[in-house]
Amino acid sequence: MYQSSYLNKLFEDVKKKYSSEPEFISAVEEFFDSMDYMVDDEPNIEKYAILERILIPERVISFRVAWVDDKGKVQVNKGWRVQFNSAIGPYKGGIRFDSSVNLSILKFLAFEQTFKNSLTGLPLGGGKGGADFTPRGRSDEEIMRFCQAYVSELFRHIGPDTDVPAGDFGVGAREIGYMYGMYKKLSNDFVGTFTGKGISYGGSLGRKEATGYGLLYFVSEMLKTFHNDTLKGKRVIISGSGKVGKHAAVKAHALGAKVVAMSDINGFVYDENGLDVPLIDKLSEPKGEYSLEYMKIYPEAKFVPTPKLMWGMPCDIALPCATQNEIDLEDAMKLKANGCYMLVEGANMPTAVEAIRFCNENGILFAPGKASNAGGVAVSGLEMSQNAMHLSWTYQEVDQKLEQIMKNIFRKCHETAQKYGQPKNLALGANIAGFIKVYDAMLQEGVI
Ligand code: 2IT
Repeated sequence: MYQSSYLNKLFEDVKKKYSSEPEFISAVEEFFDSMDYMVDDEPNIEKYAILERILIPERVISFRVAWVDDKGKVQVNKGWRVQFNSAIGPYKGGIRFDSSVNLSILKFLAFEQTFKNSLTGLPLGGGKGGADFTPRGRSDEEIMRFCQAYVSELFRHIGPDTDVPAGDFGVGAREIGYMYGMYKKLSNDFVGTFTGKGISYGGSLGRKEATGYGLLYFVSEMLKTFHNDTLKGKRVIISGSGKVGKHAAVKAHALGAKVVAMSDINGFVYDENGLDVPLIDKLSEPKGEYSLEYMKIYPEAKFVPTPKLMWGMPCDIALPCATQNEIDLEDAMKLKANGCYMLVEGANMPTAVEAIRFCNENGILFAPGKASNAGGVAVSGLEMSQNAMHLSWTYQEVDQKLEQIMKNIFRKCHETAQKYGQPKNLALGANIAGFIKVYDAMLQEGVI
């Protein structure tokens, strides 16, 4: 139950209308927890139906993706692009390829992306796309044919000032390359319509590391502000075997933290003296799996074949970097019982709403992905700027800008949380600060 009767009514409506979209409902519920602190003081929100409008994507494109596999068999997948909100800039957000992808997941991701992109301070609207296709186990040729088939429909809906896709899980440099190649051929334009591109054809230095590094810049700001402390010697645990977790580990290690546990698809490795992060960095190429190989080299480390059990290990800081709903209430309680005092999201919505509430009520400092993992899309924004200017910045220039953007996001979240009398509630700060810019633009742009 919310304090605001307007929100209660809206939320009942959302649950009824979108009963088959549980991830979207969770994202809205988490967002409404924060809106409850402000809606009743801002009558224009209700008067201009801002929330009613913000909850419905401006456009959803749903399409067939037909392609031929290596055996000559015709394969058919479902593809989507959710163009959620363009109040402050062109739609921007990643593309996810995985068998689990459905409209609910893409809607929740695009909804959150809208506020995340707003927080970066860059002119980026919110979008997300994907297909129910898993690249794992497919040949390179099959991946190429799939990407080309996906873009042969998507290309007509995107553009450098319309909608700019990037990667998400299942979509890395290889997939972006194949999609961009086909996009360029069909549109006959060499423009920055995708980000996360290879360096030789318009990509930005520092983009692939950006989400993980940005996450650690954000963690550093949290430690400095709330504990007058640094990462030196902190015990960190990280889930996920993708780009985010790996680069988060590399940066945590570089900043002096002790990465004691990391998980991949097979399980997790634990060493109370700290894992060999440079080795994990090396082993995880190209597939993102490292735990089994790692155990051959360090048999004295502990291996547990169930990734989820990692949340029961002792740590100071937990960084979920895999996917949505990794941490439920029980996991949050285990983290608390084992000494964890910071939970900072590298993935999108890895923490269930009940677990977030538990953190806020039990002294675990929590930061939501829409703030703490915004480094990836921020550098995507910088890639767009470089493409528009037809130049490229050095790695150091990009990294400095990234660090500054992450500090600014933290400051915005913290100041907003303070303004609402909840200085440690960064989810509140992120939701309200992200929302205000979109809200202001929507008011000025009229009822559309
Ligand atoms: O969740 C995310 O922020 C991303 N997958 C990155 C999006 C982007 O446009 O770089």
